[in-house]
Amino acid sequence: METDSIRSQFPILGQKVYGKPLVYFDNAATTQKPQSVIDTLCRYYQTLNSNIHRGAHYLAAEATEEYEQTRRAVQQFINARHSHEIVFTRGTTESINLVAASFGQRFLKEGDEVVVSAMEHHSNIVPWQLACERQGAKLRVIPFDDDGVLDLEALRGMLNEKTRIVAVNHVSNTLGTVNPIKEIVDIAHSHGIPVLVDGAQAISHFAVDVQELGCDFYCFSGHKMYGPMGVGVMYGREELLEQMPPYQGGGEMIKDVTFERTTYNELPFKFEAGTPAVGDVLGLHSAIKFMQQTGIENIARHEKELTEYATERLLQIDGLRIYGRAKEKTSVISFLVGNAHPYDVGTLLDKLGIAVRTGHHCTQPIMDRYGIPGTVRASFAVYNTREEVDVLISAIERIAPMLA
Ligand code: 7TS
Repeated sequence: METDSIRSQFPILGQKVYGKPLVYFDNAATTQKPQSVIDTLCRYYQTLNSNIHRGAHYLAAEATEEYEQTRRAVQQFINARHSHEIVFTRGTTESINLVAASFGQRFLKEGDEVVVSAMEHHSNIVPWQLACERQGAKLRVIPFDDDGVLDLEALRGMLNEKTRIVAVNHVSNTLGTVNPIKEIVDIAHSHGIPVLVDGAQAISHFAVDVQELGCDFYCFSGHKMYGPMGVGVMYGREELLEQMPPYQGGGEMIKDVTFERTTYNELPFKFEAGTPAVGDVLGLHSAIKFMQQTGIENIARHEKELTEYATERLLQIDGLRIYGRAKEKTSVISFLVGNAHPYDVGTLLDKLGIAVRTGHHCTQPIMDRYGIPGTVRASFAVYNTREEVDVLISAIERIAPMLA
């Protein structure tokens, strides 16, 4: 895999910031977009724009066809059994809110329990807290160890006849830990409990097969996998989706509306009220093609090499500590340097052209677990290089004494 030929597909990477070449290490927040995705957005608005599923005209039919082609592409990409198990949303956050609200309304009662982990993004905590509050249910939390590895014995111990669902991330956006989803699903399913997986940080890094994982829901965002912002996916198993009530009401999700009684459309349309982000959905299709053409194995291998190299070099820096040392991890490195505040490190790195994220990364419980205010986070994508890692290392070596 030629990194140069990959980088040349991403126009934004050629930029300078503050007169320095941009080193973009904030990929866990959002990845950059290849020209093919940008072209699809332009092509949509230049040649195809129309509302789908409704119009009896050429453009509407073409747009609908491409929108539904994307649904089938997503189905194949994650190996879902049916294309109607793929629901387009605005992103991971909306996907999880949809499940928490709809599954919660159908299946959660007073005294029931919902299990999440202590390493969840706030978007896989708060929707469940809201659902628990509405239904009178209780949230229980799987702890993790110092390395950032979930305690599956604790999970085994907390499942009981009141547990209705287990919701965990596939990969932690702060620690990089790849969680053993198959094992978690096996544990939960042995009690007849469904599992929702937040795949926001997994989907761009390795192949995901929802049937092999055995999970009941899988959620992710287009913008973290080289696609546009404003589109995401909620995969749900047909048997569960059929039993769940609509999340939002409006156009497209109905069969018949009268003031006495409204009936709902079939899957997946029952969960897609209103006009979706059609252009962005088509852009997601281009992002999937980008990943497939690049090769998901190639992406994984490149990121692994880069992460190992960066980890080794970072740990050589005096006083640098990495949070998240699981054996199975993706290209996310959270760290602190001496007693420097992460925000100060991030600000100085920015002035040198290096984009990292600082703070709690929407995972405050992780920060509480370690007793720290936040971390500096560097996260790599397929277009990042060793030379860029070297720039980061030199920069930290340069600024560390200033912040000591
Ligand atoms: N779940 C995980 C594990 C995430 O990392 C994120 C976003 C979300 C859910 C929410 O995704 P959204 O697309 O709906 O916003 N994570 C980050 C991050 O780490 N930095 O900025 C956003």
